[in-house]
Amino acid sequence: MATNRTFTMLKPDSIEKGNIGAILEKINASGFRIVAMKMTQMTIADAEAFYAVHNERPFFGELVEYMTRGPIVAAILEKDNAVEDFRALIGATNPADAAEGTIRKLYAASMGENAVHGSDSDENAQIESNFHFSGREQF
Ligand code: FUP
Repeated sequence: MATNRTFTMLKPDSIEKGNIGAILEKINASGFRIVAMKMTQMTIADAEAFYAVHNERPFFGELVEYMTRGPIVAAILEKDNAVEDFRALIGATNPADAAEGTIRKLYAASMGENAVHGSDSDENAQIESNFHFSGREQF
């Protein structure tokens, strides 16, 4: 059964370009409630662990470098059908393939620097939320 939460990161390019406000506005306007949020910077070990599923892929090194080069904004979002609806809101991994009006179409430069993350399953939403919000911050 689908849960009502997903996890997102506004990636370093979004922060560098001053797009935090615009992206959060779009997230709120699309009916998501922000349950938890923080600005933080991932270490290399953090990014390697978060993206461990991709560690054999040719782009892994660049992905880790990109995700650690500056701060991110991590957030837990709530809405009915959150995972699927948020994936629709952000658009395809490659912004060139993303639908008009999606966050990646509007704000992402390339497949490698694609502005935002959105969990791809309820299970990963929980794992990724716990990765960034743990202990006293548990939500
Ligand atoms: P997504 O679920 O849309 O965030 O995409 P993936 O989990 O498949 O990929 C995670 C990140 O790896 C992407 F956001 C960007 C990067 N990536 C590449 O740079 N090249 C690829 O071919 C696939 C992914």
